[in-house]
Amino acid sequence: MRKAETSIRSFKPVVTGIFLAVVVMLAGYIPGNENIVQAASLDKPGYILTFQEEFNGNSVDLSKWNDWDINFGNREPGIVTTSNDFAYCPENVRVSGGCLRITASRNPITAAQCGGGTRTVNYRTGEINTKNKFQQTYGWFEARIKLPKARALYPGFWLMPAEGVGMIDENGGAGAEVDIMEYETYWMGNQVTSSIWYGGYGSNLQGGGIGSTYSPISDANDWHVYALNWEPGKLEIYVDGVKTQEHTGEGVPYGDEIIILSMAVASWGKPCLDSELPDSMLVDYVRVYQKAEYATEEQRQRAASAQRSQGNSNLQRSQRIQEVSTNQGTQRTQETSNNQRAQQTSNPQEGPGNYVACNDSDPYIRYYGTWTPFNNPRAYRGDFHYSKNKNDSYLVGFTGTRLRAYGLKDRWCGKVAIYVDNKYLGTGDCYSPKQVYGVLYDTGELPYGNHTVRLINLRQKNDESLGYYHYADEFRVY
Ligand SMILES: [Ca+2]
Ligand SMILES: [Ca+2]
Repeated sequence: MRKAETSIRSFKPVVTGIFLAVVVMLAGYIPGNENIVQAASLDKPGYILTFQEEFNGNSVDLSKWNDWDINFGNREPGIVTTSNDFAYCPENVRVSGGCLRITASRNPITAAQCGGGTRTVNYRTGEINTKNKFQQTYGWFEARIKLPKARALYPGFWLMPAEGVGMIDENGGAGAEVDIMEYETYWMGNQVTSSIWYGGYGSNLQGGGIGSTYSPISDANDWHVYALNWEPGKLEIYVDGVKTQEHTGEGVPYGDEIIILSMAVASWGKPCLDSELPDSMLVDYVRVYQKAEYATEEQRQRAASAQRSQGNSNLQRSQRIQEVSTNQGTQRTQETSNNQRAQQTSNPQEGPGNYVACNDSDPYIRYYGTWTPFNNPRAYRGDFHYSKNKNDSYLVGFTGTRLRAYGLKDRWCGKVAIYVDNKYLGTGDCYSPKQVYGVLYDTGELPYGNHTVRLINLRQKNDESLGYYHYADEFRVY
């Protein structure tokens, strides 16, 4: 949305604004309850609910949202770019009748200009975002939205890199601007658009439409559910539950992103028709889920806690979360290094040679940090664990003369440090331009006996790699 508008620069806030007139004016036109058909169930099989906003209150919940633009540091009205004829004003963001209402109005204001100083603009509008309040890597991001009708408004439901994450191809960042839904009331008719942008907003800006860019909708002015399914290396756009666009490859973020709902005014150089204002973008809800296999321990615990506090209204999902939590707990508390158990996993049919093959979830492997279990038919016994976090580690104990670790290598993988019996063996780079299954590292010949292998994720990568992942899957002990 902001490829032309956003410019995150150091900014000295300037106090401006006389808001009483705005409040009185807004109070005059905000409608009552909208005809909101009860939305679909919260339950999403295989996913954990990680963020939920139904907009049931009478004001913006500031524990979840900021009602000012992400380029600014406080609740004062702000103008993002020097070409904008509008300011983002907290007063133009309201919650009532079960909806968030972002309202554009013709009402000149002198406000802080991003980059410094003040300027007078003709229009006021609003934005909410979760900067420093909610962020997530991967997942399902969904909002139910009713678009405005007045011409030259530009509502959007989008994601931006969280604080400190940065953009891909810009200072080694891991994020991107992901525009899940944008709509230009002047000319788009019954279609919405989805885009991805990275590389920063200067001359290195890269990206474009997700898929064919435009998704048809039955009636632009009716309620629709707009959703993003974000997985490693893949973005999918869904409208009303139907997949309309997909993007794989370059630019797909792999770091935390925040959520933004906003509405620009007089966009794309098109003039507003002031007689059609004020007009509002309505949002019934915002819900974010995490696929169970990507969920962090914290997300599981938070989800389980939320479930408990909601009682048994959704027993099925609660049971699923408990199952996952139990698996994690078992895996993390098992004692390490038990040769007898390792011997029990021996299966001569699993490969040539005199060795025992051990799965990544066997109890003599102990994980430290946030390792996520993942199902993949190519993996040994159909699963592996992954981590992208610096200093996440695991410890394997074995009896024998050698250990070889096998797993997937791909272009999202980074570097790891290997220690054998607490001595540094070397750094492994698991990057591969094509996804292959193979040896991740090898201890080499050791005296027969008890040994330990510790792997530490360095969160370092070569220039070609897109990420910092390491996939732990299979260990062959000789
Ligand atoms: Ca609602
Ligand atoms: Ca495995």
